[in-house]
Amino acid sequence: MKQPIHIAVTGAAGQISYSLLFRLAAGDFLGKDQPIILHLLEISPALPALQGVVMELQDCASPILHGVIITDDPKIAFKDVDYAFLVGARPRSADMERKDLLQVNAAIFSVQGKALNEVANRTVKVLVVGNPANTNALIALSNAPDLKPENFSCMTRLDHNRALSQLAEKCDVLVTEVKNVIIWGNHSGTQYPDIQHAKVKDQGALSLVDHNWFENTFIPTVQQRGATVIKARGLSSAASAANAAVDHMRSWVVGTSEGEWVSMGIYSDGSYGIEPGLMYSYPVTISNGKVSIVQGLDINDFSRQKMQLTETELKEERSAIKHLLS
Ligand code: NAX
Repeated sequence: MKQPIHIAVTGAAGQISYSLLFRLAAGDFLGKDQPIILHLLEISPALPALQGVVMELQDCASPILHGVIITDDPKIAFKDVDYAFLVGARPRSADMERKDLLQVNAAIFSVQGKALNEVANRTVKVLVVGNPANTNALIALSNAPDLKPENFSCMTRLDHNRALSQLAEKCDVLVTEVKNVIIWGNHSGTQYPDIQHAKVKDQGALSLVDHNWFENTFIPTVQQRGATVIKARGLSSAASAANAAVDHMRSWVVGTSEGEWVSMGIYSDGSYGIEPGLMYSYPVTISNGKVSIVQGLDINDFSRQKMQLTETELKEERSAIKHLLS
């Protein structure tokens, strides 16, 4: 019998977790023969609701779920964890400006970064989902000096999956026949969903769709997809976000296939002229848990301008919370 692996999930009583936890307990992340112990973090007022979610987890009688810890203390939640899904965040209320949202979440992620630094396994893989995801991840890693920036990532995989699916639909092919779309930059409306290097059945995507569709339909559809889902459902994306979180972490663990890449928000090393030290989404390949930015892609003026626009937003977010970066 394999030893159980410890996985932390924050915001565990929220709607993304209501899908994510059951996917983890079903073995969709680490496999159906890998026991897991879930460490669930919530704010104190949400602990009663979390008890209800835990009852439902128990009622699944999952053979791989060997334990559940619930707590409102990050140091208990992150103790010896191998993986951390940081989903919990404060949503924006009606009276809140974007900069207030940045501040309240920055405070949450600095506390969580410090706790990870103190008690998590040194090889912990951290995925930040809670928004503003890129900047929250930057705050968490800045508050975890004993961990490496490579321990941290943020999620643009939902945007990546949305891009794959939109392009597949347009070309009337299966989603498995589309590869190498890219999400550059921030998980926000300024992100740049790029198909200039994408392949559809091994043909260049831009030889199959016209530039006008790419620029005026595809890009805004992917950028605005979250808002469109909220409009239709009355709630933000949850099951698809949980699915993307599983995809992201699974790629990190099992790696990417030969000739294929995925999008991941990671600590910029300056590749493609992006300022080092921002959490920026890049195309990456992964092997043995090591994430490498895909190098050498030709970037034309159209792309360059869009990559810089989203970089500028990330710089602005960073300067709004710079007092919390150590
Ligand atoms: P919910 O509001 O349903 O759940 C969030 C949960 O986090 C709540 O139960 C809340 O009590 C908890 N929480 C708040 N502060 C906490 C803290 N300090 N420690 C632990 N838990 C805390 O939101 P949900 O729909 O689950 O979305 C969660 C986050 O994901 C939001 O920030 C959302 O904007 C973000 N998203 C990010 C996406 C991405 O692609 N990166 C896509 C989906 C989603 O919009």
